[in-house]
Amino acid sequence: MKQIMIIGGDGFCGWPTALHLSSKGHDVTIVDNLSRRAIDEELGANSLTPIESIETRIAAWKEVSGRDIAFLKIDIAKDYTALEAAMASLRPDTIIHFGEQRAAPYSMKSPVEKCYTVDNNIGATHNLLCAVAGLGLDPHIIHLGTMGVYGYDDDGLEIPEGYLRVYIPGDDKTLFQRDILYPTNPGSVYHMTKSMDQLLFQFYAKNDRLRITDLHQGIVWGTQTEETRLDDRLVNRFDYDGDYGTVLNRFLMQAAMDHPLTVHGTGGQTRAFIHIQDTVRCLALAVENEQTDTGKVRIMNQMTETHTVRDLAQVVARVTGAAIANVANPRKEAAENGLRVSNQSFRALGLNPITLEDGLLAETNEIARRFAHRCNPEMIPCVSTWTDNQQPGVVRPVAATRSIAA
Ligand code: NAD
Ligand code: USQ
Repeated sequence: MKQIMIIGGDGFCGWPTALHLSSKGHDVTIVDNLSRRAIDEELGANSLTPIESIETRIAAWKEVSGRDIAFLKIDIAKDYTALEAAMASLRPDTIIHFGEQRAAPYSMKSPVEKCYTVDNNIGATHNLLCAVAGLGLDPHIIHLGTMGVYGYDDDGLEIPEGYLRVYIPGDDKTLFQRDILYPTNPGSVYHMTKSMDQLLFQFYAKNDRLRITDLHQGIVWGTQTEETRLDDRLVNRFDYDGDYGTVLNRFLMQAAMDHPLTVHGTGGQTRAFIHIQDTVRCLALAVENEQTDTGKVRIMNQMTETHTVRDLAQVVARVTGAAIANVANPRKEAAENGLRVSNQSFRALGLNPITLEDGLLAETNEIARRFAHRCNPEMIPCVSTWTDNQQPGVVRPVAATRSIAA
């Protein structure tokens, strides 16, 4: 059994991961500065599900499972000394790093949020690596990265797992083979911080021989996992607001609210998706199958299916009867793109994913409809724009709304 430090363990992906690893018998310590809860207050937003305080969550888990989870409130971007002290005393076998500002729209809101996202995310990742190296520890570090680092250029190639094999002609025309980080092409300040994280990992893996796995995750949907379902006090968060809500969860909530599904532009954007239960399974697989090769970061694509936003809206509309609205796209992104992604590593480790077809109805009934009364409709529009001259993603009066033919 391992001593596992989960940074960002109060968040949407971190909390169910903490419960799952605890249920498997690992000793889990959550490190979190609770900034996600503070941002909810700043925005006037809330989780659709009524999440408990971290103290109540942990006490409820003890009642349900008999197992302890420890909690340390540390801002790992700002309080290096506290982070280093926690690591020195815990000497974790595994560190899972979820602790970053993760919303692209929030990161584009204004210069304040841009600077915060860069300072927080780069500071957090660098402090973590610097502390591990400085203390001479040898934990397996697992970081949650994003599919968005690859960009959505639609060049027709299958996106490999992190590295691109290239052949470079030498002076005498001999071809030299290199595996380089896949050229990064971030679409927001948030995604840019994940691209910068990659360089930090590359350096510390080479220089200090740190063992690092970077999981390039797609958009996570769903809410509950086997463990969060065990007691209402363990419920996971469900973000639906215009900054933090991700597209499929937003559509499910909008359907439950009889609000048209807000498709940005034509909805031709193809993205990669994964259910939260599979996120948790992938984390357990990554913990159990350690990165042993030092010198080079292991990168695994953590996604299970791809869909266009348009197709997602149509599936949700079919299941729920919701209307679809094409709204202005507040982002700068390709209007239409294809996407093919390799996820061989997790498949080889035995991941058998939950598909959209399996999980959608349960999610609609268990969460979106059950908690629709908690939704604040004012938080639905996507008001953060990528540049000042763009329009927010707001549904205009009925005349401007049209359905996409199925
Ligand atoms: P979240 O915002 O719900 O959770 C992040 C947690 O980290 C929060 O509890 C927050 O308080 C904490 N945190 C942030 N900065 C911190 C700091 N400086 N010190 C200590 N704690 C800090 O986000 P999430 O959806 O759970 O995402 C977790 C990770 O997974 C992120 O790194 C994100 O980029 C990545 N990811 C998420 C998704 C998704 O769809 N949710 C998809 C791909 C990748
Ligand atoms: N979109 C809509 N309507 C909406 C909301 C979003 O059409 O109401 C569109 C967006 O324009 C975008 C797509 O849906 O084309 C995905 O948006 P999203 O908000 O679901 O996802 P994104 O901003 O990419 O970010 C999320 C997580 C982030 C993670 C990323 C994985 O918030 O932490 O890194 O998914 S990925 O997209 O693979 O990079």
